[in-house]
Amino acid sequence: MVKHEELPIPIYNNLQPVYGEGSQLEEAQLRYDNLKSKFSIIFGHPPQVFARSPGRVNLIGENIDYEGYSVLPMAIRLDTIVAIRKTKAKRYKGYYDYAKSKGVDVGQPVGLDVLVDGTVPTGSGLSSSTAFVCSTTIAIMAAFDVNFPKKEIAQLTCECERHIGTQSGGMDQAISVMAKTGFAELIDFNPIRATDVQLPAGGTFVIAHSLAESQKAVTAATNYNNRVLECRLASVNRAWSKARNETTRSNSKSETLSDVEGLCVSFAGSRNSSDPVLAVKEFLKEEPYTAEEIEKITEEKLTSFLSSNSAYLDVIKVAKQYKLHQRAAHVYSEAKRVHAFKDIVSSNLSDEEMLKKLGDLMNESHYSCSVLYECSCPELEELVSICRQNGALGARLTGAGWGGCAVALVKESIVPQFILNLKVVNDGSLLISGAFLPV
Ligand code: NG1
Ligand code: MG
Repeated sequence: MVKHEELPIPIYNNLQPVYGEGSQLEEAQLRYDNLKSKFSIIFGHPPQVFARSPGRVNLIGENIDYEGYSVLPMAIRLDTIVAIRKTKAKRYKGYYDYAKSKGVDVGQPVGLDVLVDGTVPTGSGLSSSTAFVCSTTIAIMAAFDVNFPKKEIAQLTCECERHIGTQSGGMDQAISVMAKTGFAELIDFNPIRATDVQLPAGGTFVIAHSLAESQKAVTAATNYNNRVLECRLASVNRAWSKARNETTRSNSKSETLSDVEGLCVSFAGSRNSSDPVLAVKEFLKEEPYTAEEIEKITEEKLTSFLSSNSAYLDVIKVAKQYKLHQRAAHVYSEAKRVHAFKDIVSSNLSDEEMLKKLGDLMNESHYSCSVLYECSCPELEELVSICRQNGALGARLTGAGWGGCAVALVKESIVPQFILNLKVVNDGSLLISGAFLPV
């Protein structure tokens, strides 16, 4: 059987996208019809094709994709749809000139008529940026009648998104491209792979917006990229390689915490444990590291050690200290929670027991994000505790953090009341619910 990720992406080239059920289908159809007629009014001809990419909610596995660890997101109904037609006119020459000036091999300019309609709220941790990048990429591919396997599109769009400066991982693009209706997906990296995860019956994931916008690209140097760099620096810790009696410098190849996990394991292993979380306790001091202390580890000035990555250089201009212990402890423990989550849903437990355990894992994940990774914010803390007070089995921030949405696991039977209660205390907040969302 051909693997799912090897298949090409479906493109709605008959201009009749199949989408949702019942009234959702009508609503969706109306949206496509509107986009099509607006397109015709603006450009004087109908679009050639539509492409669609969904946003996502990450159920567990936060801020670990860029460290090479598996994550467990699910696509949501909110999405971006793109109508496109290739034309002879060179209407978008501006972008062509820009790309050319950046040394991109752009070939001959062609005209593209493009109209975009998106419903994923920006800065919400639901991957509006990815829905936009993936749908436009797929639309352009379709206009040129080319297609690639899903995993290649996921990889390519991930690299595209890094151009805004955030050193992100590949979770969002992978789930947007590889999601399947009715399933969450376990996403593995190197190579990118998606495994369907069927969630237990009787539970619903409710997504609620804290209404604090997470401006990830603007705050990258102090927030997102800062954490990526701290993980990077934790992975070059020489103690990991000393543990294996290595004489070579450990920072030559290890880029991520997953790269060095084997080193921690083999050392901790001699003490009869293979737990990288324990290795963190042993090798990384709890007090934050200063730049000077880190330079002793890298045996090189940070400015030169990081010289190939301008995003990291921006981080060290403003960072005063580096919390290597806490960040690595988060990453290793969160990576374990992802597998625990997957194991629980494939166990023989009753649905009820499963839901309870999944909720516990979500709570632990939030604690780790909040306390060890420090990527929460007061609005998210309040929202997560409101979710729990109103009967959620578990609740956590979702997406990079520092604002955006929380996701709560709620028993199906109390969902309507739960949403009402949240609306009362968190007036105006966006609420989306549904465990099995069509993609
Ligand atoms: P959000 O905040 O939804 O854009 C970001 C990264 C992911 C991942 C999560 C945290 C992008 C495009 N995505 O998601 O790769 O690292 O944060 O788990 O930057
Ligand atoms: Mg994003």
